[in-house]
Amino acid sequence: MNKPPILGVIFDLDGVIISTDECHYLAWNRMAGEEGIPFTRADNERLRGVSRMDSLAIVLERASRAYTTAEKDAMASRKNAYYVELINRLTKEDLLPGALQALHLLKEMGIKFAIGSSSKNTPLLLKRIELSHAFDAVADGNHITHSKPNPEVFLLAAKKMGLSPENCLVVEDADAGIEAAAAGGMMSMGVGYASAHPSADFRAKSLADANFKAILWRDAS
Ligand code: B16
Ligand code: MG
Repeated sequence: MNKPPILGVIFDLDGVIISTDECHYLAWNRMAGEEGIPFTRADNERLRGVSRMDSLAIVLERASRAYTTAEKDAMASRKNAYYVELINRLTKEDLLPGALQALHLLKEMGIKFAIGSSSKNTPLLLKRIELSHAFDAVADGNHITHSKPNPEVFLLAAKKMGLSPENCLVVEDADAGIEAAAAGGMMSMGVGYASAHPSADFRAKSLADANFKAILWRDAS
């Protein structure tokens, strides 16, 4: 049976196009430290692809007391202020290897491409790396109610590109993102951390290793 053709690629942003892991880690670590909550790089690994408030819930698993909703909102805002301070220093030099080349190749091949990110800071990040107008569509944490592993952000990105989910390939570095792609009826490529996810249809160490031509032409050969 023929597989549906891939007509659009939806890129996760953090960890696929740009590496913000360290900025998230430093910001959560600063906020948690001020509250006397232990927070390590291993804890940070669990926050990949997870929304800000869901990330805070994970950070608070190690807290010694319960926090009110108002306190939680204030902590999330404080962490975000620290994070914004750090990402404001990023430039297009911080693009991950192969990212720009992948976008150029897809453009050349006439394949649409979009961003599907949980981050509410997507507009600022795209501005920092000078890619605000590069994508056919952007769906991010500001436009959705349910974050990954819910497929909402990817379904919105597909809709904005005018494509059916089955014609889209999601590129993700988070387990939650690979699961979201599968839940939305899309194919997925796991990069970096998510390249080990059993549900990923394709795998690559980074975008520099991703063979888009082979994937997109898989039915033509
Ligand atoms: P913000 P992605 C995700 O972005 C990050 O991986 C995750 O660590 C972060 O908590 C989430 O965005 C929300 O980010 O606080 O900026 O709204 O990987 O989906 O592009
Ligand atoms: Mg990510």
